[in-house]
Amino acid sequence: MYKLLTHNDLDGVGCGILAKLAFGEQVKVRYNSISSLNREIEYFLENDEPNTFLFVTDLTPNEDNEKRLNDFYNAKGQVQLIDHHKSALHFNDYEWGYISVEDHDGKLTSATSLLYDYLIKNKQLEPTAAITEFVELVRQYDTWEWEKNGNQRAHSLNSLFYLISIEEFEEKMLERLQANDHFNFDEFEKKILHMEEDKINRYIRRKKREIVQAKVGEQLAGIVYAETYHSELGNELGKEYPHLDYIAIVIMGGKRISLRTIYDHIDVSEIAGQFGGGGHQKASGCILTEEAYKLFVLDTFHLSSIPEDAKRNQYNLKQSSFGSFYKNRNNDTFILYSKNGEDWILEKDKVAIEQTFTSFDEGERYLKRNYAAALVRDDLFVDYLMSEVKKRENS
Ligand SMILES: [Mn+2]
Repeated sequence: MYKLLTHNDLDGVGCGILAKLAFGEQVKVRYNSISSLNREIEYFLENDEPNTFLFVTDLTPNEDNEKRLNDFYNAKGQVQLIDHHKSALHFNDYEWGYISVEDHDGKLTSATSLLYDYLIKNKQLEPTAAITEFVELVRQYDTWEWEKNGNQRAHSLNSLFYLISIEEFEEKMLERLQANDHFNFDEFEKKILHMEEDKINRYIRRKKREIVQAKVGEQLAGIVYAETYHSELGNELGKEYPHLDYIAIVIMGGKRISLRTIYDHIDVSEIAGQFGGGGHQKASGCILTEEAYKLFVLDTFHLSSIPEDAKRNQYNLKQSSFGSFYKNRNNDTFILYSKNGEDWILEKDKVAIEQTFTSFDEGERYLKRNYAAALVRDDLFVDYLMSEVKKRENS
């Protein structure tokens, strides 16, 4: 017999589907949240029948269970941990641990792609084109490579996963992968997936208007409350507000925080680690501990949301050497302009600040990080110019 304990997201369930393709009735699969994994491991070690081979995929056991699993292995128990999270790399010290963040070609891995390779290598699963295509969609979604590649099908697969129950998804995929030469969505799925994309886009637009910014430790975080669509939100908000180091998505109902960054030089698994969580460099999570609650919720609750840059302007434009006009929620006004085409000057309420900038982007980043200001709409810009002219006429 086999038992698989795996994550309850698309990548984790991808592992469950592969295990069922490989072992059929011989495997029991349990899908877990990060926090329920350790209970399940303890339950297995205390209750499950001997001669059961345990797989753990896409999740990291805690320190106590790391020891327990190693004792179990040394007592001739059979266990294999397969994961792609950087925070689990130390499990490679064990014979039963296989952690790989990148494959030999430098491509990012997912738990599903690692388990697929493992099952093929051990001759437990015969590879087919349909399964290979499915595994690649899961990998591209989980590593966010789909976005770079414009692979909408990978995103759709994840959307479908959240539209139906895990059981239904598992059943549909098992049937599809066994019966077809290639992996495809059916017509009905295509239709609801299209509706779902629209819904996600509307949700993201709303969250763009709700996000606040605050210094947390050394970094500037964007903080937003959201129960769903965390990956999409983290990415879209990160790109909309590139002056933020990372996005913290607070899930009040679940008492958790999801952290995302679009940058290579920020490691959100480290930030999550400060609150007992973990994950990847660009995507991680932690429990909303008392300390995290204070920093991310209590200390920021009074803040106004970040104003959005005007997007349909014809006159007040970015990069204009004549000057771009900004305002924040305190009604402080800012003009960012270039004196000689080289140095960029920032004026706050008509007084130039001491620091100068070598590019528009550098100046705007400073302005947004320190003053949370946004490019104002043309009509407000024109009002401002008119009032300036009047003041001059009157003086
Ligand atoms: Mn994963």
